[in-house]
Amino acid sequence: MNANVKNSQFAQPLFEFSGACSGCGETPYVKLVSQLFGDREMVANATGCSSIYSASIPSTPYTKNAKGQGPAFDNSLFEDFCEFGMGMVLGNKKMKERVTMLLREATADEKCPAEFKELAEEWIEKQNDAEETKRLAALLKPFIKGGAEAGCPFCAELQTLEHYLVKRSQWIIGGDGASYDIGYGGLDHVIASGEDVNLLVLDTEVYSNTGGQSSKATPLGAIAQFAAQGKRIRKKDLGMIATAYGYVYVAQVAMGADNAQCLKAIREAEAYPGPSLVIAYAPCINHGLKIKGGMGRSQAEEGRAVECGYWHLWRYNPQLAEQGKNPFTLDSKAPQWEKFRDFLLGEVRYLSVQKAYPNEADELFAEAERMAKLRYQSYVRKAAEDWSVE
Ligand SMILES: Cc1ncc(C[n+]2csc(CCOP(=O)(O)OP(=O)(O)O)c2C)c(N)n1
Ligand code: SF4
Ligand SMILES: [Mg+2]
Repeated sequence: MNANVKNSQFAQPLFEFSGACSGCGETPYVKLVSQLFGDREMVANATGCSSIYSASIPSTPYTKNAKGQGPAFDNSLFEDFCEFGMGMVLGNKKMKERVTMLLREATADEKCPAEFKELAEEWIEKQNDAEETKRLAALLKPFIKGGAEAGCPFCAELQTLEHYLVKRSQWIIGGDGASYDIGYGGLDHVIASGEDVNLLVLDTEVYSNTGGQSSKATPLGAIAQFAAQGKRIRKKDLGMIATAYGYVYVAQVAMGADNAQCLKAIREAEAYPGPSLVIAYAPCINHGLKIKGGMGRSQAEEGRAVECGYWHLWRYNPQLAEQGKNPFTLDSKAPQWEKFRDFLLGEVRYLSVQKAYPNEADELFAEAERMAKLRYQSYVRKAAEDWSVE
C-alpha cells in the first residue's frame, strides 16, 4: 500500500497539526514516518524543536487511528536521547521474550486447541515480521481470551501483554545538535549495538530551538551564533562515519529534492533488521530563505540544495554487501556546480557574510564550494567501489 510516494500519501498521518513554524523542514519527515509506521511506532525524542512541537502539552500533534492505534512518544534529555530509545528497544525485546515463553507454556497443555498451538508457533517464528505479527495478533487474541476464561494462568498473563504481539517500529528522533554534537557519544553507542533501531536526524545545520547556534553540522561559510564571521571548518560527515561499522543502514535524504528516494530510504531503514540512521535535510527559519514565498517554499529549497551540490542523496545498505554488491548508492544526479553560489546567496545565513565581510566573503564561499565538492567526490569514489571480489 505505501510502496510509492502517491500511495504513501493516502495513508492517515498520525502526526497532524504541529506548532512548528509554518514551512518547517523537519515536520514533513516526522509526518511521513507516522504515515508509514504510526500504528506501531515508538518514538524516543531528543530535546530540540522536534520535542517541542511534538509535545506541546496539553496538546500533541501525535494522534491515533480509528482502531485506537498510534505512536507512543516520550522525550528525553538532549545528551542521552539515543540511550533512552535503546532502553525502549531492550524493554520491548525482554517483553517479547516473556510473550514467547508464555505462549509456549499456554500451548503445552494437552487440552489446548491445535489451532492455538499452530498460531503460537507461527508467531514465535515470525515475531519480527511486522505485517505477519499484525495478522497473527488478531488471530491469537480470541484463543488467549478463551484460555484465560478457562482458567489458564499463562493466558491470563498473556492478556495483559497483548500489546506486545505486534512488532513495534522503534524511532529515535533528534536534531543535528543532538546527533552530531551533544548526543553523539550515545548515538555511536546505539548504532554500534547492532539492535533493530531507527534513528532520524533532522538536520537544520544549527541548534534551531535555541536560536541558531553553530553545530558540527553547520557548513563552512555559514553565519550562526558562535560563528559570527561564518564558520571556518567544514561540516562533519556523520553518515560516512556511521557507514564505517559496515552493519549500519545509513541514508541521506531531502524530501523536496527527491521524495521517492526519501520514501525508499525510510522504508529500507525501517525494514533493515539492525541499526539504521537517516539524515534528513531540513530548511529552517534560521536559514533566512530569500526564495519568493520564503519558508512556504522550503521543499523547493531542498531541491535547489541538491541540484547545486550543497546536499547529496545516498543510501548505504549493508544487505547489498552480503550479496557481493556495493552497499553504497549515490542517488543524486551530478551537481550543477554553477548554481552553488546562487544557492548560498539565496539564504541570509550566507548572504549576511557578504554584507558584513565583503573582502572575505568571496574566498569563504569558494572554500564552501570546494568543501561540498570534496564531499561529493568522496561519494563518487565510494559508489565506484568493486565489492564483487572475495
Ligand atoms: C545538554 C543540553 N544542552 C543544551 C540544551 C538546550 N537546548 C535545548 S534544544 C537545543 C537546540 C537543539 O538543536 P538541534 O538538536 O539541532 O535540534 P533543532 O532544535 O535544530 O531541531 C538546545 C541547545 C539542553 N536542553 N541540554
Ligand atoms: S525554528 Fe526551524 S526547525 Fe524549529 S520549528 Fe521553526 S523552522 Fe522548524
Ligand atoms: Mg538543528
